[in-house]
Amino acid sequence: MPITPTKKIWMDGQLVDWVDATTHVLTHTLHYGTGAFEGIRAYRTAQGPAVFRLREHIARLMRSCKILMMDVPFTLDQLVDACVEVVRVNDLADGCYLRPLVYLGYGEMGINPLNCPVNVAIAAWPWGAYLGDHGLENGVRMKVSSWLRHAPNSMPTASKTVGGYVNSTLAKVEAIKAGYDEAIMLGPDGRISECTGENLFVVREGLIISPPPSEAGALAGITQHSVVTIAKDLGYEVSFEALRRDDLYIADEAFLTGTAAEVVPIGSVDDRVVGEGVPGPITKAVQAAYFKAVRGELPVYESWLTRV
Ligand code: PPE
Repeated sequence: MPITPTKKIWMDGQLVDWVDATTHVLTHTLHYGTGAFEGIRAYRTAQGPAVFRLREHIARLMRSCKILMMDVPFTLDQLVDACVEVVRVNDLADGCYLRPLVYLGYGEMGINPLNCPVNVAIAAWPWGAYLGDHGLENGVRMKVSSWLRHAPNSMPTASKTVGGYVNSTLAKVEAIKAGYDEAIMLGPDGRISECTGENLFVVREGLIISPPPSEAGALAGITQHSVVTIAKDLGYEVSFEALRRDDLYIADEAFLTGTAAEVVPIGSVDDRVVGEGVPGPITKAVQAAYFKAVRGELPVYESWLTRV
């Protein structure tokens, strides 16, 4: 997905011109992958732009860093304010994607990260439909990856760790080269974990099911949480249960959720058409309510919005 440059990037408390937001090639994270990031979206609302579930994202960033033993030199409130400032100074009233990154900077080489400075950057730019407008409307083609998600004692999956995404890019490239839109990843136990950058749901006989994130070695998605809340409020029954790949093949409906991807119907898995091959009624209802919630059209979810 191409990036549209904006004006300023927040780096360690300063607003820096987009083109000057660079770092030394010997920055530790570039070599060893110890770093953590977030993906956050802001949307246009009738009362101006609003960031969706900002505090929850920054809180997760802090937890990711805690797991990696990186001491973030800013408080949660400071980073929340910085995100709002980045949306404001870049005039992103139509909405944007925000990318906070905590990384180990220039200091020492070698595996030991403890003596490197902990740096923080926050960029924002307009970003369209992550899996394409066609996929958002009609459903995406998924492939179960030959790459397994991390085992819990190999990589902490509750942390959005920079280096952990090598696993995702391997699966993504495999899926794209094979002609699919996105990959579904199994955990080391063979159960469904998540997608390369999204959580996954199936619908069976009216029941909405998603793998329990911690057990499945998946990131506990904030969109997943929002969708569970919305689906329950719409009167649907939701449960967290372990799923296997054949559960996907026989699902009535399936969809994936993520900040970048939003709520996307799954059209097929390993060339087996899901349901009728078009987005099902529950997927469409949840997707429609999600887009209303992020745009401030459902007052009941107002507390999820941080006004810019
Ligand atoms: N699992 C993974 C592995 C993941 O990366 C994401 C977000 C999710 C689940 C969904 O989490 P949430 O955004 O809180 O609902 N992936 C981010 C990065 C995507 C990228 O290409 O970079 C995102 O959606 O921002």
